[in-house]
Amino acid sequence: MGYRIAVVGATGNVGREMLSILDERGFPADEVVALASRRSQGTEVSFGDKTLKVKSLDSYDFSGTDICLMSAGGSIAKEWSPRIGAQGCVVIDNSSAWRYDADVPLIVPEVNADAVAGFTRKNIIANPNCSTAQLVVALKPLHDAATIKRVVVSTYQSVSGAGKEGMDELFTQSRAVFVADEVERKKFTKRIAFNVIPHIDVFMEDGQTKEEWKVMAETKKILDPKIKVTCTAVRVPVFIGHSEAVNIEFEKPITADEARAILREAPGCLVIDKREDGGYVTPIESAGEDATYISRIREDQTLENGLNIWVVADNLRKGAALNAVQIAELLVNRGLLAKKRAA
Ligand code: 11C
Repeated sequence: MGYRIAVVGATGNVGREMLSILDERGFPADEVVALASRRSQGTEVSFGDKTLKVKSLDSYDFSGTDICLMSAGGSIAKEWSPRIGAQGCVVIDNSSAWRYDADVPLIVPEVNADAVAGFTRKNIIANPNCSTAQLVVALKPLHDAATIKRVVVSTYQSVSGAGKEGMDELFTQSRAVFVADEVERKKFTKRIAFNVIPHIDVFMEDGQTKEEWKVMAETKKILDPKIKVTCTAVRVPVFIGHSEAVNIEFEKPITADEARAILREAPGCLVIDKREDGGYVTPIESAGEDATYISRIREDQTLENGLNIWVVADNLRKGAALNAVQIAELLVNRGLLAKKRAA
């Protein structure tokens, strides 16, 4: 028997991607329901070759639903996830609202799948920030091999991380520059077309941004609290695909060749690393793909045991919708939903 799935935030960038990935991967669903705010009720969204009419979250009864994939922002997730969980439906939430709660597992299936069993405490599982997801997929096999002490990451994040409005702003501003029109700014704090902005999410008291803090806090929770992480998060004029320049210090020696061989075998990773023109991945090639791409693997001559790598992934897929669907698959494959139904 298949499962009943609800997608909340079905009209957004990530919600639409969740629906298409459920279909692409043939998730064993008997029913998929698209939900959003009352404002979007009646909007049509695609699910494979079907069209779903969006229903209102406000009036939906979750008691017969097995999994709710939620991509509706922090405040809605904060309010609704416990309510939905209390109706017996497991919420996989893409916002930051529950990620740091000790009773909520924060899962990247390639990295900490076993932690998923902790979902029963609140019936909520958190999906990480897009920048964290691709980072930990690349770090995990290297940590297993040589124990990571410290990571310095600089991100190059696409505008789709800021939603459809972010994508619209890059498009509109780029066009305005070409036709010599006035460049208007709504979503980003400075012009994003032909520019880069070292500011994502709000500033914190110590001067780092919340995005930078999230990468640190989430990497520790998912991978290992002992790893030191420092991040500079930058928005770049790219539509889809986050890139990261990552410097890693290890406890034990590891060569670039060893790292390359390990990453080639690692789940979720795809190494494209030729030391020649174009022998690396850029965000354009990652768009629409599931892999976390790793390029530019090289030793850092300034550290005793250090490597530099370049990590690229589709932020709407591995960074959000794909990871959420993989968590749902984990629940199914480990028999955790069946067990719940039987209880
Ligand atoms: C961005 N990483 O690119 C953000 C989007 O905590 O889930 C995702 C924010 C989050 O703007």
